[in-house]
Amino acid sequence: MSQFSKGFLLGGATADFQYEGGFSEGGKGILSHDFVSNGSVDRYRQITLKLKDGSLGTVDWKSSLPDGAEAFLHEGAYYPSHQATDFFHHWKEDISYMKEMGFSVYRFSVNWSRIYPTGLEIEPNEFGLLFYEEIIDELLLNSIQPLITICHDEIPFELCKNYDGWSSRITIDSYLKFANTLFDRFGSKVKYWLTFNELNALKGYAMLGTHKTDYQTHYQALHHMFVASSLAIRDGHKKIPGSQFGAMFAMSALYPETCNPRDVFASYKKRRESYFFIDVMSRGAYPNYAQEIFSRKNVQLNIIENDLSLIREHTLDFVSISYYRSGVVNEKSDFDIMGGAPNPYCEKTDWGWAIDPLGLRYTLNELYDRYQKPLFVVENGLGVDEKIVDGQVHDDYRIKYLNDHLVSIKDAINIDNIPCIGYTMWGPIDLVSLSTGEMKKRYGFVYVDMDDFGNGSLNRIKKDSFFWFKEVTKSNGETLK
Ligand code: BGP
Repeated sequence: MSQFSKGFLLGGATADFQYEGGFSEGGKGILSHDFVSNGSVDRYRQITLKLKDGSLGTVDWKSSLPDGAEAFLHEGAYYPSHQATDFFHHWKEDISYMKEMGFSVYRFSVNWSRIYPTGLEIEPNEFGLLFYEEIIDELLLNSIQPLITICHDEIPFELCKNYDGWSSRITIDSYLKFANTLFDRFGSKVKYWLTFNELNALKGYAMLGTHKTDYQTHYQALHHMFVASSLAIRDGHKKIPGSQFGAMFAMSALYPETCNPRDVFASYKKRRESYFFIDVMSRGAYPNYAQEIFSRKNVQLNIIENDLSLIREHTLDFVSISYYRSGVVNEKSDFDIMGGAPNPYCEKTDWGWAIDPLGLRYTLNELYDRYQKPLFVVENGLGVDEKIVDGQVHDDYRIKYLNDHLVSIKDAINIDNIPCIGYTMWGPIDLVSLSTGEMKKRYGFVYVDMDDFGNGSLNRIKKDSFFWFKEVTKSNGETLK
């Protein structure tokens, strides 16, 4: 029976607007995500708006906003980020569960508008800094390493409203000020940092702060994020000796549907749509095939002096990924990042995600072959609509899912000789789903009593997987089957 190597980090991961709540507390400003209502597997989440003529409206959350429209909070609408599962008031209790499960790492994101309410202030909001400082201290007291995502798919509303978010270079300055505030305050306590979350899956107003989603706006915004990430890595390395910087990418394994060379090439090209981002940030340059993507999508980037040298000089120390599923590609496939044709060899979750643990080992091998940098799996998990029976949740399906994915990582490390720093399971305490805004898509080791509309006591209940994971951490992976 094998273990993970000594020092392998095992724990969990969350994002502020899905978990934290405390919407109007402690001087927090409004985030792009605070305007996103709930949806479901077949109903897109909506951004609530005030239209040009002053009337109210909504738009699918990944679409362009109508001309002249601006995000606006509607009375009576339900916004999952406002309460989320209330880590804001439960953080001490929740960290005690992490401790009890034997976490050695906890990945969380800092709510940008809690530190800079509009993104434009000169001085940070001290209350916000204190909130995270207490969390970090509590983690360290319990021997849990903090892993901070500086920006998880979000942006302060004022930057969207006044500057069209990441399409403006002003947002680079605002982000850099935010990042440096975190380095100055927490640098002596935090070694691992992620500059951004899932750059290859970001889209539209809620995530990029842009009013339009056309390719030109989209890729220009991403270019600014590449520059911002490089600047943050430059400053972080300077200020924090020994710091390690990554950025996270959404990776699902991708397979051609058949051995028809057309399907194989289509699958390879689809893969490169994700590699594109890692190539820029890890190799430090736009790849040769960027030209083909840009001319097909009619994109002309505005790149100014120093942008490319910054990208070249300040690359990622490690590559981190989320991995939930695999996808199948054929010649006709047309999907963003996740998805694809059905795979007859894999079971699916109730949300249609193919369950494929071996795909994770495949992906880790693929990434290391390409980048030769340490890897870190910072999200993985199973979303299930589950009920409490006699005060308990018997989530043997989650135990199996997590066991099989962890075994795949262990095999990648021990058999394939892939360096992997650690694993943070997604949503250790139940939180709100990003894609649908639902509560019932639960990932946790700990159940939170709350429904899809925010009703419930918010009480926490340990699921069976809680006790299982405790054994996994205690044995450093030896109990995995
Ligand atoms: C990733 C995000 C997370 C998270 C996860 C699960 O894309 O980084 O924020 O939510 O996916 O997805 P979902 O919540 O839609 O089930």
